[in-house]
Amino acid sequence: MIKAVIFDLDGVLVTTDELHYQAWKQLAEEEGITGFMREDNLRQRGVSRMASLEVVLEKADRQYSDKEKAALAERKNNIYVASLANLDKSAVLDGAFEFIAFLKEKNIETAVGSASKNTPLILEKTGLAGLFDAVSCGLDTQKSKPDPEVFLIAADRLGVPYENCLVIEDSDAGIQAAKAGGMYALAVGAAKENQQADYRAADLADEAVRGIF
Ligand code: B16
Ligand code: MG
Repeated sequence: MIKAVIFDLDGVLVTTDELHYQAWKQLAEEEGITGFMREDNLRQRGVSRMASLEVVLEKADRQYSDKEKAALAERKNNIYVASLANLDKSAVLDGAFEFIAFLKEKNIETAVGSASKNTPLILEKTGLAGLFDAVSCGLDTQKSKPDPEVFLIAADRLGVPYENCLVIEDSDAGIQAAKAGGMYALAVGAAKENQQADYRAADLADEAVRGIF
């Protein structure tokens, strides 16, 4: 029985997944790293900033020191945060506000479980802040998806057993993390074909999502 829903942020609740991609692309271009493509971005979804950087550096023709990597990650984050300047409600994906209200009516607990250290900023700018019973994000974790840590923290904060939680994710790493944590998983967006997930849907506006409850 599902008693709580844990939402991933980028690519599930908001369109910021595209802004992450654009920021990495700009960084790669500035560094003269060619060959970083949109399909590479699929492996950056859901994983930490440093793990995402490694996907870009696979295309580089030299090795980077840890100090250089930290500087590159910071540069990318500055580009990304600058691109959030005009972020507002219109960045919230189809069906999200309505689905959150539907869950409230059904007395199902809600949480955010995101790898992003920018989660508080994004929730604030998009009008999503305050709509959830708990938030767990990259600021709380030691390990990145596919490790389940971020979702386990969210469930613990809600006080709901892991087996009663449904995670909604747009990344293969996130679906793997949900299953590793003993939770149900609904794959949407870029992950909608994921066969490891218990449920699949195009987005939160899809009728199939409400059909789960
Ligand atoms: P930041 P999610 C993830 O968010 C993104 O999908 C991933 O591409 C990004 O690297 C990660 O957040 C870290 O984000 O650099 O803002 O800390 O999908 O887990 O909500
Ligand atoms: Mg995501």
